[in-house]
Amino acid sequence: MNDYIERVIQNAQKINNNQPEFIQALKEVLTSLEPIISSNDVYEKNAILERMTEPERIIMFRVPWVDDSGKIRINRGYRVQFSSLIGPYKGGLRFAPSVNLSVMKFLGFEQIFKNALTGLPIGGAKGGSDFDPKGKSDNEVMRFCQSFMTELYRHIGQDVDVPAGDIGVGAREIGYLFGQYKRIKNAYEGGVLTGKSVCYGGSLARTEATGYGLLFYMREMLKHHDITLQNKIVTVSGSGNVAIYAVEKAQNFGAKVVAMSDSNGCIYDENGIDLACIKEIKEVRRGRIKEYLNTHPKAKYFENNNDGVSPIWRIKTDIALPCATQNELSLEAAKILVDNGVIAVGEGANMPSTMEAIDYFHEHGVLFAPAKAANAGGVATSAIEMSQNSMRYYYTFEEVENKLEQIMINIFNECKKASDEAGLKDNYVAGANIAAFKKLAQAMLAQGIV
Ligand code: NDP
Ligand code: 2IT
Repeated sequence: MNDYIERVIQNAQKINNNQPEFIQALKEVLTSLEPIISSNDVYEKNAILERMTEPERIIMFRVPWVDDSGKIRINRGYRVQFSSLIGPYKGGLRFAPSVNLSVMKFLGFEQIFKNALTGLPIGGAKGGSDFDPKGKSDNEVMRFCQSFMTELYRHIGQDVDVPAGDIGVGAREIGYLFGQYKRIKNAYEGGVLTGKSVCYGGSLARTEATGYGLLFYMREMLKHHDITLQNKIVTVSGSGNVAIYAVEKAQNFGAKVVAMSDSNGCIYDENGIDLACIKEIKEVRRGRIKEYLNTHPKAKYFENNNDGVSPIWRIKTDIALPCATQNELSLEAAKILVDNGVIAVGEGANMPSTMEAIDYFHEHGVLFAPAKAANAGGVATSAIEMSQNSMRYYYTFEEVENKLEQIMINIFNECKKASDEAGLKDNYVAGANIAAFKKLAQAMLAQGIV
């Protein structure tokens, strides 16, 4: 490995001990930059990697709230403002019990590169809390969101930092957060949050954007290998925002989606998933995926047994789309997918595949669409929401979707170009990292030592 890269990784490990997800994300990016770092000493001379891997600012705060029984609850809130190089800090908020500083930092770090790939003026950030919205009443979620925003509001703004949704944060939570922000600030700053409902400033097609974007990217990648989605078997992990709209677009493209999952287990329907039923269970009732069997008795359910392989990856498929969470696709799962003849893998979630799994896919000729490129449609459409808020004007669904489609085509082409130029055929992981890094490094050099 290049000396400079090795030194930066070693130092990062030393100063960020007990942050395994952050170190994993950092290693994946830095090791793939070898061709460009080795060919030019300008990056080392200007400490570009050291600067890029240290967040500009981290905010951590107490979030006190009262549950329905009158009990006082305390959670921890985070906002990692990683980089404002090319625009206001931008990235989602995650509410999940597994949230910690390492997870927030890996997500914020990934976001810098993803946002650069969109070609739009947005920096990188992530935030959230270890609060678990599951099983909470609407009023509890509202009180939590209001308390969270009562601290967060002083750190954000439509030209400063623009949060959005992620795991456990959807239109309901964004609405409560926006209401509290507006109340404290006594001003309607529409662009301070994205993923808003359309009735008060949201963008059409933002709900669909990440899942649809993933399928646009997948279509482009397959097209370069003369493959289409028509009649392909697809499995999609998760059944949240990203997964549902990935399934919708895959079905529109003529693929047959046979499996989806949640954190308890996965369903398999050989006739093809009935998406209207999934939407009813997940978007309306906030239920468990197992309930699918109540109306589809011929479908099968496999419970997670925590043996290192999610049951969904044991199902034979042409295309696997991990759309749930980080490290959900292990090396062992990759081996099973390859044995079963998988052609392509597209990451809808952030860092869903371990580094060993990615290497295995590359070694076995599986086309691999990396998260920071393939799931960038969500944040890109957030930026389109911000521009509509600034213009005080709205685009139609079709206009937003067309822009999203073009952005995803551009991102794929950039990944391909950078991977070709580095002499790494069809390595879109390296392609995405190198293409984003070049833009960011140029901006960093231009702005001096700040
Ligand atoms: P949602 O909260 O809407 O859905 C998350 C889904 O993943 C649920 O089905 C959930 O199941 C499942 N899940 C969560 N944690 C685990 C786990 N530990 N093991 C197995 N399944 C799990 O979130 P999103 O769809 O918004 O986000 C999914 C992924 O996509 C995340 O990695 C997120 O960072 C990424 N992403 C999201 C974007 C967006 O615009 N929303 C944009 C780009 C990336 P259960 O209900 O049982 O918890
Ligand atoms: O991971 C992501 O890109 C998101 N959760 C979306 C962020 C955003 O600001 O829309």
